[in-house]
Amino acid sequence: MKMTFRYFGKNSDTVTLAQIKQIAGVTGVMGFLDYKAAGEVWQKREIKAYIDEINAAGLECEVIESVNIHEDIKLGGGNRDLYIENFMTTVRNLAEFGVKTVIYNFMPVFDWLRTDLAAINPEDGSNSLFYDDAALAGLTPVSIVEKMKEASLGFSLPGWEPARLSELKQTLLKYENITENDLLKSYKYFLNACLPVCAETGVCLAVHPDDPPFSVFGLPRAVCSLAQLEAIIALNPAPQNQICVCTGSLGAEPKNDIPEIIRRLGAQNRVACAHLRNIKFEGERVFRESAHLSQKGSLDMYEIVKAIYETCPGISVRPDHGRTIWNETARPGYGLYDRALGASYILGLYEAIQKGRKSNACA
Ligand SMILES: [Mn+2]
Repeated sequence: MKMTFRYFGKNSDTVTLAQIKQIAGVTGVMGFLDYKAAGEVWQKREIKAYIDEINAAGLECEVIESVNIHEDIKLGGGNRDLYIENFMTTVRNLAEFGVKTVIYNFMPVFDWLRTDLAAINPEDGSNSLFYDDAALAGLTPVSIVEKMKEASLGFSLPGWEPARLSELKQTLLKYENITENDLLKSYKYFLNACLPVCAETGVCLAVHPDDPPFSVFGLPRAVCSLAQLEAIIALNPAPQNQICVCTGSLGAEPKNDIPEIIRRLGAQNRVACAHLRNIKFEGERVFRESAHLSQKGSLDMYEIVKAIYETCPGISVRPDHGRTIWNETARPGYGLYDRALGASYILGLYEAIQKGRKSNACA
């Protein structure tokens, strides 16, 4: 298992590569050009500059996240062929610089949603992202965007690019009659176009689950459960059609058994990478992003790491959103301190599982 850390680039991240390098056990970053709009080509010189800097810090960049899919691709119309072409050019460009996995998502309109980006945890005074379905019911898509923007402390939020959101109203209208089945048809068209390029370049496409994994504002959802993940693999069984298991995203639906999802997909060689974080349910469709420890949240992180060890031990993982602690000023969810604690905790679980197995084997 390779431990990595999300990195937004030197102009956008409060965390430096030197700091990431000092987190014991972290060997790479999951990279991201946060200024690129959905559908735009990631140019070679931009990728080179970004990855050279990472390599110069003694870190790897084999996984790139959030190469965002233009809405026309998801809607199955407009300029989708152009945007698919751009996506494939980006994949080819990334492959040239050693990237092995590209994470994307297929969520209509909103990449992810929370109703509070800095909810105070009364237990210890830390704050973290929070979701309450009842609070969302009182908001419109436009008002949630305004609320998120206000709460972002001036940082860009992944998947919330201003260019995309300025067209929010028109985009929502286009989705009015789009069903889950329509979404899957567009998805198949996208995979059929892109996976041959992935086979040729050796790059895996890893879909990130929908967050939250249920419909918001009546929008269709295609990536919320094991059954849906397996349906996506069935759309095109090329080995490069892979999954990024995000435990906190899938875990926001209590019916999702995360260790089981990892085992099932891991056994089929479909897990390319994982985002590891915990959440704590505080009601039905109400959850707080908690510290990574099993005892602080609703997910059993030991069972999750064990499932990785047993079925897909070679994957890249990273701690996902952390809480904001120790008065850090950082992008919501992406401070240094709590994510570094999360990385250490996950590596500790892994070592214990690995050594436990070895000593059992000798006994
Ligand atoms: Mn994630």
